Amino acid sequence: MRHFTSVNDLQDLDGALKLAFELKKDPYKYQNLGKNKTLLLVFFNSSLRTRLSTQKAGLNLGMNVIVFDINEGGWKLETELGVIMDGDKPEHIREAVPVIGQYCDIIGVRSFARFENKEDDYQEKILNQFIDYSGVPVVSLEAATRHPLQSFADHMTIEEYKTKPRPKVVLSWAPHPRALPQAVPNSFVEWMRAADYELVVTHPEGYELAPEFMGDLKPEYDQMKAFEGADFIYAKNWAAVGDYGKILSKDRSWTVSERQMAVTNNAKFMHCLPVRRNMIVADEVIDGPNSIVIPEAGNRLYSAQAVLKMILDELK
Ligand code: AN0
Ligand code: CP
Repeated sequence: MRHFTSVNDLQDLDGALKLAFELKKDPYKYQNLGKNKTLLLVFFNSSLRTRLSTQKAGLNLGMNVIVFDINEGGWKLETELGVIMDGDKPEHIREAVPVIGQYCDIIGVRSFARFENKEDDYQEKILNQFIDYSGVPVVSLEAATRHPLQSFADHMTIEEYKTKPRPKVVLSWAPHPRALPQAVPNSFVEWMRAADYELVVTHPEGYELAPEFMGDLKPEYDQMKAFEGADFIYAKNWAAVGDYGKILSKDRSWTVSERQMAVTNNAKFMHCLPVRRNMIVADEVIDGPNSIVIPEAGNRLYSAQAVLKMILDELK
């Protein structure tokens, strides 16, 4: 594997999952693999889990790791080609990326959807410039349309907690005060379909995810019906795709509470975090015995380590 931007970059999903569990059992097994190799993590947006788990993943593989919060200390970057740069942005991404690429062996980049222009976001204009111009492998740390390291950790978590071979997994929209990207739900849907679980997606009308992620899967608009018999509830807010980036509902009847959890098959509760309590999920659920959000976040370390290991294997 050269770049990691979606589940489609893995040649062998089961093999990748096995590797992640192998690393969870023995995190220092490949501690010499990354010797004298540098991982440079570029953040255009905030992060707790991705920053720390990916940094630790590199360290566990013996890599040197540099974390660069590009908005704090870097030059403000122009990302459009052909503009006259007479504004507030002193540097162009076209130079910044190949320069960064000379200082490392693998780049990780976090660049959220900007919600300025749907085409720019859905064509992954920023991530693709890193792939095209850096000269080194690129790992998505959440780009405009996907968050694959999160989905990989989610897959690990479901494998660990499932009590039947093909559990029913429900992705539920939940309310949030600000417009959030579709990267987490897109990526989750794409990954769960590849993992071949029984997947149900539920949200209010108007929140339909893009067809390239849903495929022939149809949403269930009745949240209670979606939750019936579920083994896993995965809550997440996202802004509208059609009416791009808009908040169409803040209906707190969609907040995941005991009322909905009661009709599930004693479902586990998942969320990528950070989560707004009593908007996305009621305290009683996230603090309850079926909440697995903390071990889910713990698995971020091993999904990142598995991905870096696979890339390092091909660098040698
Ligand atoms: C981000 C999102 O929804 O994409 C990151 C989640 C991992 N969440 C927030 O901005 C709150
Ligand atoms: N889940 C996740 O990616 O968290 P951070 O935004 O804190 O990295």
